[in-house]
Amino acid sequence: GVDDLEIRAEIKALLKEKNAVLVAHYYTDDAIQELAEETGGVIADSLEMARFGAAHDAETLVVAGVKFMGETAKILSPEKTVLMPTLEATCSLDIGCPIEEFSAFCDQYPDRKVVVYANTSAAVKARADWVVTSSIALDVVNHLMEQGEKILWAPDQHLGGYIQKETGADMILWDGACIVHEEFKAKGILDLKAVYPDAAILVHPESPESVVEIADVVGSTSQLLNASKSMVNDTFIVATDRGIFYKMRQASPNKRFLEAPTAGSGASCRSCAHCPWMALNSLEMLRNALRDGSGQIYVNEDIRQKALKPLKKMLTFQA
Ligand code: CIZ
Ligand code: SF4
Repeated sequence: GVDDLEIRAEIKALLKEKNAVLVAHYYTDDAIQELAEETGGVIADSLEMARFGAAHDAETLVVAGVKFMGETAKILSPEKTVLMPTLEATCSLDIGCPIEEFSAFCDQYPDRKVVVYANTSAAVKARADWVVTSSIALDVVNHLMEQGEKILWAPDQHLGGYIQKETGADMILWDGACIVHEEFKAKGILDLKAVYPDAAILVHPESPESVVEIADVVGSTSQLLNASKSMVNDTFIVATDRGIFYKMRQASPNKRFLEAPTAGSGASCRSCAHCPWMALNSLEMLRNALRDGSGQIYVNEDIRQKALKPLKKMLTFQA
C-alpha cells in the first residue's frame, strides 16, 4: 500500500545517508528481498551473507535475517556498525544449544574436532574448531576425515545425520533441530508428487531423514536455487522456507513451485514452511533501525576474537 511505498522510499534514502548496505537472507519477506536487490545489497544464504558483508566497504551493515547472521557480520567486521530490524529474531538451533551445556558436551570429548553450524551464538562459535554452513558442511567433514579426525557436531541433528551417512565420518551429534524443516513430511510430499508426477523434489538437509531420502536434490538454499534453474522439470516441490520462492520464481517465471507439505496445516501451524523469526523482519522495523540506530549488534571482544578463527576458516575453505 501507500504506507509501504513511503517506508521503502525512506529506507532507500536512509541507506544512502548512513552509507549502509542491506544484507538479506533468502527466507525474509519478498518486500525486503526486493529492497536489497534495488539498493545494491544482496540476497543470499548465510555463507554468502558473511562473505558479502565482510568484503563490502559500507560503514553500516543492515542484516535482515536472524541474530546469528548479525553476530557473524559483527565478528568479521568489528569496525562496522551492524544493525538488525529486530533483535528478537533468533533460531531454534541457536536456542537449543546454550553455551554452558555445549561447553560441557565438548569437554566430554576432548579428542574430537568441534564442528558447529553457523546457526549458533558467538559464544558457541568461540568454542569451536570449525564453523560450517549447509553449503560447505559435507566438504569440510570430508576434509577432516582425510586428516583422520573424529568429529563432534552441533547443533542440527538432521544435517549432522545426513553428513554422517554421506561421508561415513565418525560423528557424535548434538540433538538440535530447525522448527521449520523438521515439520516436512515424506508422506505429504509423496501425495503431492502423485498429483504432479513430473515434479522434482528439492530438500534442505535440515529436514528429517525420511524426507531427505525421497529428494531428487539435497542441498543448501543456494544449491536448491541453482537446481531449480538448471533442472528441466516444470514443477518443483520444495522442502525449505518458502521465502526462497522469491528468487526461484524470478529466475524461472514459467516453472511451478510448491511448498512441501508439513504435519500441521493452516493457521494452527506456526512454522509451516516459513520461519517465524525470519518473518519478524518488517519494513517498518528495518526503517526504524536505520533511522534510530536501534537493533545494534554487539559482541564481547574476547568471544569475538575466539569466534573469528573458525569463521575465517569457513570463509577461506576450498573443497
Ligand atoms: O535454515 C537456515 O537458517 C539456513 C538455510 C541458513 C543458511 O545457511 O542460509
Ligand atoms: Fe533457524 Fe530454522 Fe529459522 Fe533457519 S529456518 S533461522 S534454521 S529456525
